[in-house]
Amino acid sequence: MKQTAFEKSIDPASQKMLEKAENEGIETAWDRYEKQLPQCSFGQLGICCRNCNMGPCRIDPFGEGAEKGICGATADIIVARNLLRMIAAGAAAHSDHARDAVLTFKKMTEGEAGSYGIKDKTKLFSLASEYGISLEGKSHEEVAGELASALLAEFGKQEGPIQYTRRAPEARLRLWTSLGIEPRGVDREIVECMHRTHIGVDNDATHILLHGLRTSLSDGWGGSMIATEIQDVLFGTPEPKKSTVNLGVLSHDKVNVIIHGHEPILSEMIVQAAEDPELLELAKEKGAAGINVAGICCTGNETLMRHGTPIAGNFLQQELAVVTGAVEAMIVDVQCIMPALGNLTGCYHTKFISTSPKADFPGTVRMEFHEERAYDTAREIVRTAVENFPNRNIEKVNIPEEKQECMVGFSAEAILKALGGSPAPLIDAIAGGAVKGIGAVVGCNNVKVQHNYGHVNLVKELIKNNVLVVTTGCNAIACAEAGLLVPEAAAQAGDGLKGVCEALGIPPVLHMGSCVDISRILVLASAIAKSLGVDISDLPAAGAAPEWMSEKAVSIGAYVVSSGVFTVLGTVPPVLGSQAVTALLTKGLDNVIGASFAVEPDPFKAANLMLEHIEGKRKALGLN
Ligand code: SF4
Ligand code: MSK
Repeated sequence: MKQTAFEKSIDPASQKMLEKAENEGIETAWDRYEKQLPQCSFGQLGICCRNCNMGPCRIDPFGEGAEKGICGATADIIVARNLLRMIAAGAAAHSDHARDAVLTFKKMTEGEAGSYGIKDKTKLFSLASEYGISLEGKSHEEVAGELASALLAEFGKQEGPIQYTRRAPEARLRLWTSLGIEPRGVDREIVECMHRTHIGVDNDATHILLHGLRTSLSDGWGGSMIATEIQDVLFGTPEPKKSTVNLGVLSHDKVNVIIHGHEPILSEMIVQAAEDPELLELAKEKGAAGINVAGICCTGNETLMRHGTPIAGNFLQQELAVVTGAVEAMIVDVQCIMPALGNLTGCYHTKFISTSPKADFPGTVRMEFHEERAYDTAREIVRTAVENFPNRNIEKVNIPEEKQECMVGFSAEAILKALGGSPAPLIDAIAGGAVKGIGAVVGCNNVKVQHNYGHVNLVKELIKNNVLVVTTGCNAIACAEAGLLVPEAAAQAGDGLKGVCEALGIPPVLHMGSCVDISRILVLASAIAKSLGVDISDLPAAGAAPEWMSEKAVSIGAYVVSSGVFTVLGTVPPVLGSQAVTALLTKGLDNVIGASFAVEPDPFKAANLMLEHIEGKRKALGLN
């Protein structure tokens, strides 16, 4: 049976746009999902293989047909290899993003990317010190140049270590070394995934998965962390600020420019170009009251965190933003961008502008973006949007009124600052029981889950039970839309957490940034563990990705668990075709790495699993 708009999303603004789409005969991801049903069960179980051309092969899950692929690969091998390839793709996506950020930084130090500068010199110097770069007698440009070379070297290193893994507690680092999973270099681990999964290479499920953990660590403590840090140097380390979210941030009388994707290298320039007096004048000439930039997904999170640029929505709202009929340009870079936007924007006046040399889509206007002429290109892009304003068809416009205030910008540095400079007050609150623990809730939307239902309910349960929540990515946007990112949301928290939030003037759910900024959560967890003299796995902390869908999320889940944090997944990963792999991920890993996965689609039950885990860790630490 066809789902109603209410069954597809819990968000009223999205429900209205889903109804509008239906009335206008516009297809969305939910319609395409319906046409996919029933989805292939071999795929769902992870037991099909196309790694060589003797295949495709598939294993009969009921034991009545083929038990092995043509080469002899069993379900365990096939599931493990498929999972490793997912981790490789996710780690590659984050790390290639990081590489581009570092290359921009390097060009800037060489005077070839004049639109960019150094915004956070303190961070520049502290990162340089971490790399042992002497600061004496050098200009900050020279220091930056040396730092750029050191960061770039992380990608091609053969023997490691990746410098930021040194930020982990001593015990964790020792564990990675003893297990042989300390990453040696970002690219090396990803390439090795592809090698190992080629026919006839690595054919032991445990052995394959251990390399998956190593690769994921090269993402979390490598690629993602490098991206976060260097973006902070270039664009500033986020600090608390207010903004607004949801489709209602789109304007009736201004030119609406949406930035969607993941890399702030472009979106930072678009935000600047939207304030260009000449373009504002042009907007006026075209009959608009100004230029309104709004984000979708993580490039939106990046500019939200640093400038308070409003967010129009998360992953499943990208099509719904266009359906408002009020978007002059949808500007995209990389990751989480639906190719369906090509057809969809063709139904409205919206220009679909692709900018990355790596990513094109059907139906785009290509406006390739290169650092050398970053601001000029950004101006051309915004000009295209402005010139498109008179083409807006008022009869097709319907912007939902829902928009919600939020407080964002909680980098690890900002959280420590809010705590008075050290994690001690938070540790005291945890030790005293006012705050039971920390919940890290992250990840995407997925049409298999009612949009935002998993995110919002899981987080509400956690704060109700005095768990301070840190969030990134699409979960952060879902929480913002539900009004959980304002200090007043403390009223929905348990008494202990409520008191702490009120004393500090912070929300019970702290927005720490984009997907790569999960590295900020690692840094925070590590700082807390170090001040307690314990490992991350000893902390009363748990993670969750209630609506995850991307391969990046698989890599994230793997590095969060490898870092010692129990993690609950809300959608089922394609591993159930192998009992051995499933058992290893959900139980066995605990004995190996001190944390494991659980799968629980019901957000209330997922919250309970996290709360039980937190309670267990509290007991082990002698807290009650
Ligand atoms: Fe089949 Fe083995 Fe080739 Fe995979 S690698 S397609 S299981 S023969
Ligand atoms: S954007 S990876 S849908 S969180 Fe980072 Fe959202 Fe997931 Fe993309």
